[in-house]
Amino acid sequence: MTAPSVPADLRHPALAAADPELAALVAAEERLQADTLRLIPSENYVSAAVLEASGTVLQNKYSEGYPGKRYYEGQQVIDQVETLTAERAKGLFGMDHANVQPYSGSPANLAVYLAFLKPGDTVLGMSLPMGGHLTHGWGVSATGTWFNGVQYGVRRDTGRVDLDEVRDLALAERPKLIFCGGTAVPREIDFAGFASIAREVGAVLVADIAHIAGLIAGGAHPSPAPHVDVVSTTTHKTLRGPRGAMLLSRAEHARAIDRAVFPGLQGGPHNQTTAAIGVALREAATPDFRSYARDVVTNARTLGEELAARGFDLVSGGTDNHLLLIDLTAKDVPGKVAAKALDRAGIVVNHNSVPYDTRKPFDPSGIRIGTPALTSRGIPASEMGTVAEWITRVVQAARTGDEATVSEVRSEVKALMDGYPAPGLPVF
Ligand code: DSN
Repeated sequence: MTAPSVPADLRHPALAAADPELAALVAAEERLQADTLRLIPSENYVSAAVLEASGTVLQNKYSEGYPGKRYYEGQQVIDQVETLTAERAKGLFGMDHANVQPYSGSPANLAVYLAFLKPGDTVLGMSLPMGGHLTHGWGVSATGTWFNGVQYGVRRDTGRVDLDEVRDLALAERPKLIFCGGTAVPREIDFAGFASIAREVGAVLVADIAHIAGLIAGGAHPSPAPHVDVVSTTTHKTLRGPRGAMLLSRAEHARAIDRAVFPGLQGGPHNQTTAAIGVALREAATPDFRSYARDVVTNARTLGEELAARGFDLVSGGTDNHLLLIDLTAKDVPGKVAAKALDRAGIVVNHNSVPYDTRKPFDPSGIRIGTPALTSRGIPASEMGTVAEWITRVVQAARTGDEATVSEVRSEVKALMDGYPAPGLPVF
């Protein structure tokens, strides 16, 4: 639901009165999110209900521990909030146990290490420049310095994970923990294939579904539940909840996971976030959300086809999910230069390494784009040709320094955005 069209100081009256400076910044961000085409695949627009829940007095309460076993009194309501949210998570994702306390994805993953590994033990995960996440054992992360990170990638010829390579590495290195999933993976994850490898080497298998949780909940990507020991996810990407995370597991791992999150790693949970996660999970169980999940994938696939038709080199040739990874080498524009020009044109993406990138991570060859946020605005597949054309014009303009085209596209983007008001934002 879109918020009514009211002036900024009336939308947040207490904030505007107490701190006009910050109120103005919030209003400016609202405007920016309304006017731009947000294509960062890990971002979205939460509903007004999720926003409201995350701004409630639940934030005033300390509740270290778990429902019924707290270190502070006054938990009559908070216990119910946490239990309700955890039950919704279990139901939606089909897992025995849910811990809804992790502050975000990286602490959630660190808790998994704490639950199952000792320092120096081996973890097998996807390498960061191939599409994995820092916390899957990459060197600069604590997970790659305190643990022995062994990394798999994607094949040069297909851009896809090669399970034979994963199995060979697993047999050679005998990891105790295997991560599947990542942050720049445009293809379906073969949870059953990973599970068979994990079983063969006696490893705990974790599916990091942060990017695709909403697609799984909405039936647009197969579920890891029948195959894996633990599911780790953030709650704010395709799932369209507040910034937070959850760990779900089989019953036998519940105690280890809970002890790792608290007292192993964290203090008091952020109860306002727990409530907002609960709201998002309820929304994710509706038929509307299933349509959204299906449309996210249709939009991404269509956008991929439109871009490929305009000569863009898509890693793995396309997408099965919400995300496209584009190698701009053939366009002769570095990823960061393209991303900055797109930003000036009101199209928000991030520069990204592509597999086997010859450029540095802070100045890589690619950009990463995704369709969750535009789908949440209701923008249909029939507009993906327009979006692809804008990207084409701006990338070309970035190469030639043609700022007039960048400005022209910015006006066209704004006109389209005006026709599709975003959830949770005012209509300007
Ligand atoms: N930063 C997230 C993303 O953008 O994919 C991953 O943690």
